[in-house]
Amino acid sequence: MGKNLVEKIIGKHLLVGEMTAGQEVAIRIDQTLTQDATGTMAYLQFEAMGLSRVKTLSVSYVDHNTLQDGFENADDHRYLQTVAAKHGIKYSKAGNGICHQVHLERISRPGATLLGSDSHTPTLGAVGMLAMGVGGLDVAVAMAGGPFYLTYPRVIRVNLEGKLRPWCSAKDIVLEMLKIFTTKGNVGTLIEYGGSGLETLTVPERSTITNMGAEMGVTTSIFPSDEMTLTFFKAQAREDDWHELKPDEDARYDKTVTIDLGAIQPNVACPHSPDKVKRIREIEGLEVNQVLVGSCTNSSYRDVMLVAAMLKGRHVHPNVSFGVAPGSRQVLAMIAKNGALRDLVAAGARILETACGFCVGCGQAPQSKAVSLRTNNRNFEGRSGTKDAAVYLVSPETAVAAALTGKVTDPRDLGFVYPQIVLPEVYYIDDSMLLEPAADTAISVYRGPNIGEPPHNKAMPKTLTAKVTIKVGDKITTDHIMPAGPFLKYRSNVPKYSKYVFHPVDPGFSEKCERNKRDGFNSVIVAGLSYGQGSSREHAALCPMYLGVRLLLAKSVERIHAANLVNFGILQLTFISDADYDRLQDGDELEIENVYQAVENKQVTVKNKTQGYSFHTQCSLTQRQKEIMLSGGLLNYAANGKR
Ligand code: MIC
Ligand code: SF4
Repeated sequence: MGKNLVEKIIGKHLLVGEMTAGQEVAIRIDQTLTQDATGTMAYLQFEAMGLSRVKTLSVSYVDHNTLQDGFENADDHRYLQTVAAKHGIKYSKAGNGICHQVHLERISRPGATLLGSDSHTPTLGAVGMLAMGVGGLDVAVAMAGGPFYLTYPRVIRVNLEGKLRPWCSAKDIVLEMLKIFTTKGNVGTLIEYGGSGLETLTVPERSTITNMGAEMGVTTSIFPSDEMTLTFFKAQAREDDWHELKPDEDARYDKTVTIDLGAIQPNVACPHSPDKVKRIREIEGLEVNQVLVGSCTNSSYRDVMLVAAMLKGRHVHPNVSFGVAPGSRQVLAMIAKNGALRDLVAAGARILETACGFCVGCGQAPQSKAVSLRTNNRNFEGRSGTKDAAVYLVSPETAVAAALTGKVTDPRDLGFVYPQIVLPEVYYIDDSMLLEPAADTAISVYRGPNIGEPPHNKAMPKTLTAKVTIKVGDKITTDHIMPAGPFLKYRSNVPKYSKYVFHPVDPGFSEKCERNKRDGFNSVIVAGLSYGQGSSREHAALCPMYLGVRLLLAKSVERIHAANLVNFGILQLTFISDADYDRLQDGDELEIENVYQAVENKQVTVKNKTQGYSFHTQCSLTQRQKEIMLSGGLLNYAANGKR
């Protein structure tokens, strides 16, 4: 029996376990990436492990907190630069671009494993890497040479057949995928792309598709490394980093789905979820206040050139605020040289920094009740910085159509010829903002007043008594739990950041937890389906832990967040019956007797002391995860000499 791509890559990196869907395996990690918002904690944790140099090819990017409204961000950047230099890590300075875009351009390697402390790390699957998003602590362990544990996934083959029609692009494909797969229920699956349509899809287009696999909640997405990939590596002057990697003809998949590219139409994800996908035609005519192009989904040279070509000789509608953030310094330098930047400026575009920026709510908050069309990947309520704004996710083509007309417009109705973007034979290459680490380790690491020690948890008590402190519904994202935007600058200051846990849902949450602590109780979070979707930010587990949360009761938990909860010693149990979720109330006092023994079983009994009844829940953790969680998290577990 032939092998699929996943079997080929995991097979070469396997350390422990059997390659059977649902089984836990441990693999060797070749590369890591961090970004500044998750990176400070990851490096503090790495430092706590006491190693002098990393064992992986590692890059520390600064792309999230680049607004620098106050000293905190700049302090963090300096810490990141010095800690990288000391420990053998490359450092990509602010201004060099968004981590996934730069990694694709300059560092990627087909067939390699990559762990990144950012949920969109799977973007790198565009060139045949096995790239996964995880919490910072998992990256720290990988940098120290430790194995990465994952559940061996079910592999779904998605055949892309045929060819896209004019005005339809990669974003429309991945929005179609989101329509089919939605944002829920895909934990433990991986998508492998194939089919005749790959011949026409360039690496930047493939990266738009792998990028938004994160929104489906899959472990990762991957394309083969083929002639198209070689063309990209040649143009990046990195031909030697390329090799061919294809699945065998008779490879086996758990399921196969076929998508006819010729039938794809311009799509849009409506507020407030990336899977609320409609045809653009269904909402056309809606007045638009803001249009933004950028983010790690749609900021490549191809995308920005397309936008410039559509705008050349035309002007943005007077009622629209239109911004463009090129994904990397490479893209910016090239459009500056070839005149496209001039076309954008002439058309009335606001040129934004080559960073995450608006995508993570750092700037460009739209007006009240705005309709904002954006090319990024997430439109969770409030993420834009304006709670009542309606954010729609679209392709660059559809974004520009709205920027020109002032209303939602199918780009096929613009009445001009679809611009053909020819990718360069050689990209502009200048790695001077991608700093090499220092040769020696005698560098002193800078620590500003914003940088604190990573907090440790205590081992799980024998009997857990805790109060329900919040009850939330389905699809609670990490942006609900630990908001970014203006609070991002406190990522290195856990006591401060913790004050904002659940801020968008219940601003009084942290005070309630403090009160519970004073009264001798831990706190419990009760949630519905797909709890913790979105970001890899481990702060969504770390800060609740700091506040004394020891238990999550949910209908289901998303993959990265589930791992982060284990890493920080929070027990997660899932409801067996929805009626038990319905019955729980805010303030209920719960008890689990002899937790250590209780979690040995798959079923754990929880006593509701306030209402006087007991109910059964499920514990789906592996033996190793149980030990980590019970010891109070991965740092304690590792301190006991375990991995
Ligand atoms: C995001 O897109 O939500 C972020 C901000 O990039 C996060 C990382 C973070 O919270 O720092 C992610 O996707 O993991
Ligand atoms: Fe940055 Fe947005 Fe991409 Fe997250 S999704 S890495 S915030 S550009």
